[in-house]
Amino acid sequence: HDETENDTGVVVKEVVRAKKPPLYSVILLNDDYTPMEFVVSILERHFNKDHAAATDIMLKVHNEGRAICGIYTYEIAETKVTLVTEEARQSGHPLQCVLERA
Ligand code: NFA
Repeated sequence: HDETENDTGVVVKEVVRAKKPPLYSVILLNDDYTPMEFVVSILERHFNKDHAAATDIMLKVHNEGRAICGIYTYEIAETKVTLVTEEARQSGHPLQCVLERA
């Protein structure tokens, strides 16, 4: 909230709202080669999931082709895509991780 006095001497109260930043979903895509346990480990370490939640998301990707792993502001989402993709390539897996406007 903010209180300002305008040039007629009237005190004006206005509500100042923080603008919500745009949000982005980080999505994992299925492939035929990445091991299930590698995907579970990625979800535990990069997306703060416990083992049961990570397993559920991995199986959703496996069965439906894709699943949302988390929703973040742009910089955080883009960093997760970069780190997950780099780790997959380092490990020799084709796992794909992409961004979508939420
Ligand atoms: N489809 C992969 C397999 O059968 C597992 C997988 C799940 C890959 C989620 C990528 C994402 N080994």
